[in-house]
Amino acid sequence: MSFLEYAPAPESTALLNLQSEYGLFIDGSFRAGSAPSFSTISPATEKHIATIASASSADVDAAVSAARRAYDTTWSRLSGRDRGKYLFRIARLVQERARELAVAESLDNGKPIKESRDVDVPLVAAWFFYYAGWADKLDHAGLGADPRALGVAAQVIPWNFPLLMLAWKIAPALAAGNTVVLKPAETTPLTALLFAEIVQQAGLPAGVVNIITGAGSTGRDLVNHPDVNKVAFTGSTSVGREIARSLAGTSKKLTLELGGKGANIVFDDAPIDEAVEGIVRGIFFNQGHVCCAGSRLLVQESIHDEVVDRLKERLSTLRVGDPLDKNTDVGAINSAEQLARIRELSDIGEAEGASRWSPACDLPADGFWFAPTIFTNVSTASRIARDEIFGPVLSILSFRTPAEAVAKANNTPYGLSAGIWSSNGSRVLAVADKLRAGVVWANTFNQFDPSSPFGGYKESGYGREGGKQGLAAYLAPAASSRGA
Ligand code: TAP
Repeated sequence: MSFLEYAPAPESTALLNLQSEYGLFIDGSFRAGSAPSFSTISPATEKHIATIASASSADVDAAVSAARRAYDTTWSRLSGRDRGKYLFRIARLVQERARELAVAESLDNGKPIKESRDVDVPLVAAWFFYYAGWADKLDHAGLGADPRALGVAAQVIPWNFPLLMLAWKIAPALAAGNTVVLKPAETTPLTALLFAEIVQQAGLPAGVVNIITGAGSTGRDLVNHPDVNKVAFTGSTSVGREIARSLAGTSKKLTLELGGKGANIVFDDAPIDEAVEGIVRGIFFNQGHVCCAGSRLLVQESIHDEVVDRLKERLSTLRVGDPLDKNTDVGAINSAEQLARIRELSDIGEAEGASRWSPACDLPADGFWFAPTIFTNVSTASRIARDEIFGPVLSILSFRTPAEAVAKANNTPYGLSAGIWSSNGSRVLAVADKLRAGVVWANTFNQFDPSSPFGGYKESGYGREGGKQGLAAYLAPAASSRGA
């Protein structure tokens, strides 16, 4: 049964005009892949959505060659102003097709439509508008006079924010004058392919953007291709490590955005109502499939019980279910594999002695689902306090003093994000200064803006995306340029 036969959801799939099969987008047009194609499914129903082409090594080579040709013959010769015009056009087309993109994203990824509609897709447009504005102002980015593009960028992205991660990668690369070959995750190729249609609609010169689908081996072939100048990867720390090893000794420039185990720290002088909302947003937004999720709650001992009670009350009101229902708060887990990992780590949490709690909720029979879950009595040494679960699971620990909060927050191999809740501004600043995290939110959580650089310390990777710092990853000073 196809998704079209699936009972029409409130946010109607009739908006979508999907093809039954998608090819690889190389050199400005779609073509068949030479490896066996695969099915992309809805994680909420396990039903087939479309058949997706898979790129062999020869297809990867064709995509990189197209990107190289486009770089040499057109894109590197355009003025920044002209590149900017194309980016503005893409941003406007994303806005025009916003509802369709949001439905496709929720269908393929499982995230609630109110998130894809109100967060993901508007941010995608914002990212293209923001970097369109930089294209003719690169001399003012603080990267030296007349900085030059690197050449061909290979970009590999994960499944948690498929279209937004694409925008984070493609917008700065094109603004800086590079051409790209991007590989979306195997479980969420759909919106990247709709984006390829937008690239065609925008009239981008052939080969400037290439989208190739496939599994991890396609990503491996792409990042190891000898004619690639720049690799940008977002995904797990283990794959990031493998890529860093394989690129060692080459001249390729590399940025890595990897995992996280963010601490959300609540002091006893925090505005409690806002803090409870921020904790929920920190870990249950996008089912917790968020690299910068506030997956560890550190709460001051004197208000621990009150915060846990308030949190349980609030979780009991969350609606878990159909991602295409605009009243849904928590959608489906992206894949059977990810669900198995969340289950396994949660079972380990219980076995290690933490207390597990979930609100009563009826989960759909088909698809991949996991109820919002909190753990109390979590020890700092336990797996659920250390490992990235990447699901709707919150580990709650307590602390007595600000120094203890900082020590616990920093007690992780990761260093991507943190949150601080307090009505005392100088405490917020003093604590923020001591946290080893690339992003620190104060009295809010999971807020994103294209002008803010985003990235991690330690095993969360290196390099920044967003802001003018995000351009640096795609530029070299004039003297050392090796683009052509
Ligand atoms: P990964 O398994 O690492 O996959 C990420 C991407 O890399 C996918 O497109 C994947 O293809 C591809 N890939 C797999 N093996 C590869 C290889 N050997 N060489 C090149 N590419 C390869 O991660 P995931 O499970 O999709 O995503 C979850 C992880 O991403 C979490 O750890 C999360 O924290 C992290 N993440 C970080 C950030 C930032 S900004 N720091 C943002 C989002 C997510 P397949 O899909 O075919 O496996």
